Amino acid sequence: MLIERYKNNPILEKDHVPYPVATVHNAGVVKFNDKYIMIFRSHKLNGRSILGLAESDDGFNFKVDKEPFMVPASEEPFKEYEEYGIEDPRIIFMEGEYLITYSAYSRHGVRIGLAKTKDFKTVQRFSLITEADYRNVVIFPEKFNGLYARLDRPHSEISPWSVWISYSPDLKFWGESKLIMKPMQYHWDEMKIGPGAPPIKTKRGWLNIYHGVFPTMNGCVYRLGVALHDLEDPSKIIAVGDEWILQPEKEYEITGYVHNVVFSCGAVPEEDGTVKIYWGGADKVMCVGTAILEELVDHCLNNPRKPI
Ligand code: M1P
Repeated sequence: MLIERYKNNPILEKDHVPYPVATVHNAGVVKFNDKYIMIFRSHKLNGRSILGLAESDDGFNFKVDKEPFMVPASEEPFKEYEEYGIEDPRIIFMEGEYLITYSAYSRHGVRIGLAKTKDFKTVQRFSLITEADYRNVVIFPEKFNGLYARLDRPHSEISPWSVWISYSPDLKFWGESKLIMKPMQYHWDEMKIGPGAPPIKTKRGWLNIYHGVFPTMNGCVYRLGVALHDLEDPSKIIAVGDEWILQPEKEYEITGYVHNVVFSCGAVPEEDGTVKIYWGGADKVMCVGTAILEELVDHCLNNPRKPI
């Protein structure tokens, strides 16, 4: 087993939140000073989402702030595009600040917002960095040839939803987009895929923990897999692990707001070579598990499938 589930999963649920919410899931997590900071998504009781913040000393036991961390914007230009809610935050640390990408929902579709914070007390929206329809944008925590790079997942009516890469000189204007990884037919990720946690640097490449979806007669199943990207050129995928690394197996992953979902927006590499992987269970609760980073890299390299 590549990921060992924490024995006290789920680690965060709606009853731990001191304001009314229906769910706690799909959280970005980073280390900040000596703490773990989790920014999680919650459905409010009207079905629209906001982002809350929780803090932990050990990465397992989290305490939620009294107030939400981010709610839909009240100022333009963000207000118009966040009317239906904000979802699925991913966090990276880069150049002295934390960058948070999130899905912004409105009558115009779903696009991606980028916000910045230095202290997790105040947060400034920076820009809406995609048009509609995009979800699942993760920024690499390093530049490549002077450019920021991100993995993104545009929607398409023609092609199964796939992972692309885009570059930017300033985090605002993005381009040089290229398709780099597609779902594989009659495979666990055949319906659509999307970047999950922000990429993690290892000696052998950038580890990308992604989600893949398989449609069944009983609805979709969301699982997690891993891909390895070249250290110098992240548009080159060295290998994609053929088999999933995590699937819904526990009751809290099988039954919830959306059944049969494990969905990751964050993972924290530790100094001892392990990585804490965080995932939403059935779009309702937050879970964590531990893996050995090099074993995830081996998983990509030992039994790979083609990225496209
Ligand atoms: O309900 C499962 C997931 O569905 C969407 O994921 P994707 O972008 O892959 O389609 C998102 O709404 C995600 O939040 C949710 O967990």
